[in-house]
Amino acid sequence: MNIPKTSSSIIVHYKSTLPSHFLVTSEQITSKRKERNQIQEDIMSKGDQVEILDFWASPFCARVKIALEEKGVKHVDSEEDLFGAKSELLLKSNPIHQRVPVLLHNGKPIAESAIIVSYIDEVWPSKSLLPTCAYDRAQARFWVDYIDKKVSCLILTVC
Ligand SMILES: N[C@@H](CCC(=O)N[C@@H](CS)C(=O)NCC(=O)O)C(=O)O
Repeated sequence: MNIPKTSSSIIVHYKSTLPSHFLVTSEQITSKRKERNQIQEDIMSKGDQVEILDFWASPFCARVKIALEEKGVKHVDSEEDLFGAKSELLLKSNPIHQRVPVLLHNGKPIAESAIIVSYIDEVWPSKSLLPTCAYDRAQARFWVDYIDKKVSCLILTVC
């Protein structure tokens, strides 16, 4: 194998091994930064306090955390002890199911991960989580429903 010697030839060599969609231009980076700054400004202007009542192994909590990360929403994760005593805050915030995740938005609780994700998408609308095409949105919702109905049965036996 032809091993490049200088740092610039190493970069050129490395780039040539990558698929083209891995390579981003400086314009794309600038545009992504602008998009990210806009999201941050949206959040700052609202002065939101966002907290998740979380459990590290829960895929339902992961669903909510991924949505917040995608939107660039800063949040506090409060870990619940599901195998010990649930916090008073969890029992008060989700009195019906007493399960995580719960999203507390400026102190107001929202339960059920799929409902929370829809809420996040409505409150922080930039960078929509769902496709623009109605048919594609229906497909995405099908898989959300599938995970809720099929996968959750397996998970509930674990956590
Ligand atoms: N359908 C709910 C499921 C939430 C759920 O099952 N959470 C589990 C953690 S994976 C839980 O809180 N278990 C504790 C319990 O049931 O007491 C959602 O999507 O948020």
